[in-house]
Amino acid sequence: MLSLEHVTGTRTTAAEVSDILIRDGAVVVEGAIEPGMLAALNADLDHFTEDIGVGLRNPASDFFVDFYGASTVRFDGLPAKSPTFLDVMQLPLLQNVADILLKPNCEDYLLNTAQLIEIRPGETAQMIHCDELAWTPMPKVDVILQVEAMFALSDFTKENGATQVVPGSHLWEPGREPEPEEILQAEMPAGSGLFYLGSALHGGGANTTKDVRRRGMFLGFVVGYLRTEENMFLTVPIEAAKNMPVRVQELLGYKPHFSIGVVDVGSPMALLR
Ligand SMILES: O=C(O)CCC(=O)C(=O)O
Ligand SMILES: [Fe+2]
Repeated sequence: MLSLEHVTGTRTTAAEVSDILIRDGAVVVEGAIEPGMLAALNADLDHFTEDIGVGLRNPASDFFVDFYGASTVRFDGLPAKSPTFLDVMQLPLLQNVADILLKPNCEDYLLNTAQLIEIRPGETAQMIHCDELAWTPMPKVDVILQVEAMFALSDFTKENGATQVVPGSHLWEPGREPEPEEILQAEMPAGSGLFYLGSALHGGGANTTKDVRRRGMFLGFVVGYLRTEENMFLTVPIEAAKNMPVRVQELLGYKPHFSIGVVDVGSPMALLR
């Protein structure tokens, strides 16, 4: 059985993280977010978490009511909700890992998910899954489509719902289910990031505590020719996008991918100027 490797954000390199992801499908980067940035993220997101509350507002199907959790606060569109999130999107380690793993398979990648996931006491374990299933029924392909990170905005412990992860499962044949002993949990201090591939099996953990909330921030990139899970053009109003860094505008989808995503068969970047 594989273990879940931990590296240190200030000492590791994008090459090392990418190598571990290719080998194991997942790795914890401790200290991925420095303490000032962590405090700023929590300050940006606290009131949304309180105001929005648990459960789904407009489930796309009944499946998601259970999958996303009745005792979990989940909302997306973080680029418009947290100025600090824009810095996390552009963290050199994250961008460089995505460049190494995704750029061989696409012209550029897109921001696919930007979610706050706060697992509250009493929440049960999420179904083990791989995030590539979002594009069902796309056939399984042998290239990396997604690079993702679950950042711990609070400490992640076994008891409070640390993400379950199955190292090595990105190489499994489709449909293979993990044995209980193959499922590890990404216990990690606040500020860490569980980096993983969209083909790696994982899921939120159960929160068996009485009063400890597990706050995670989920950020993922996908090759630029797939439709993104989150509709960034609606969650981030164009007036807000106009004031964002160019790299963020590109990752939100304003840069065409060859002929995809155009307006008047031209670049939507022009609409932001
Ligand atoms: O909350 C977590 O730790 C994982 C969530 C997840 O995997 C998902 O919603 O796709
Ligand atoms: Fe997931």
